[in-house]
Amino acid sequence: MPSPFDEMRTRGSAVSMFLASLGLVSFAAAQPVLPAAPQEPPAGMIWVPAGEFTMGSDRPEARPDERPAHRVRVDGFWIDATEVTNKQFAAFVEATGYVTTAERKPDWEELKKQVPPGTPKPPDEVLVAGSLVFTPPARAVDLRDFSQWWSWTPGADWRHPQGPESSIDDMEDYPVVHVSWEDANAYCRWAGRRLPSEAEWERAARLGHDAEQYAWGTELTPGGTHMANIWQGAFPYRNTQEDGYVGAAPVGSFPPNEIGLYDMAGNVWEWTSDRFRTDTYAERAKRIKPGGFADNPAGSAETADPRNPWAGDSRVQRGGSFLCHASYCESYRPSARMATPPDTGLSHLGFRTVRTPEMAAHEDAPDQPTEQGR
Ligand SMILES: [Ca+2]
Ligand SMILES: [Ca+2]
Repeated sequence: MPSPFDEMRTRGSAVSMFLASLGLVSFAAAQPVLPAAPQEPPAGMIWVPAGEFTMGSDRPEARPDERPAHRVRVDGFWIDATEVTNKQFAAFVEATGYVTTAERKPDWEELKKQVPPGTPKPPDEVLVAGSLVFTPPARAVDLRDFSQWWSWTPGADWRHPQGPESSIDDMEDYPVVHVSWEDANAYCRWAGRRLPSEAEWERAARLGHDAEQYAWGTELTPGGTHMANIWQGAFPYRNTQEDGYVGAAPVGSFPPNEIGLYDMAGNVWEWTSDRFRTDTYAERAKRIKPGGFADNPAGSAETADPRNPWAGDSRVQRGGSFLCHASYCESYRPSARMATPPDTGLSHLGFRTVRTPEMAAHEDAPDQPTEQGR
């Protein structure tokens, strides 16, 4: 089985052999070591070394937007070991008084730009603060019609994930949900972080298992171990919860990946910074020279999202969620992509953050203007 260190072993072999010939190192004693992070890691974050990997997939189960597989290189960065939790998001709201998108009354002037021209304005009692909540139907339904299991729920927001009667009491360590892309970015600005690009996210998820089907290898449940909080049974009406959870789980409830990141498959979807287009990879691959790679790709300049054809913007999520099942999307695969307009929250959608040495250096420099000072 390949490991995250294979790349380093290969690259380091010539130097190692030279040093061994001088008696300075012993192969028997040598331990594979990832390149060191440039500074002490920020609390709760893991260093992802710069490097190349295979992004996307040409495997049979890959959907058109995951194709073709292509080589990508990203710079090093730190990434949260877990999804951002309710406790962490509460600290941000406490400090800033921030009000999330789901807690604000929708603006029809904005909404109507995202629906077919001529769509009548909904009645005022419908145009209230709320969010989309997964509501399982009683029986099998047409899997092409996601309105069968998503309900616009007035009063649903990050503090009330199932609607106004629900709460997050005793859920401090659960991933925050019902956060829009705009909310996630507001949190990042406050925390001195940013969202990962799609490429950064996939590099972090796959490290050590390049081009394999799952972030941990080739079997969904190796040795019978559930590696991710996903859906067992029949989607979307019967969840046998063999992995122990019908909905979200506290972060870190399942085994980490090779570099110590939790829930990079399943639990809740995670926002990235990239705009979505179905043909992002097809267009990118055309520009990669033979033997070359795309360097720190940042997504498409414009959105083209067939799931939300009227939306002027749509941002990528990664990793799948507790709703993912092989019969529907298998989106717990590290190459799987989903997209949602940036003003939308969902009960299975959260995020994690990244930080780079450049961001840290900028903050540490005493003579740099502050955000407010510019
Ligand atoms: Ca589950
Ligand atoms: Ca996740």
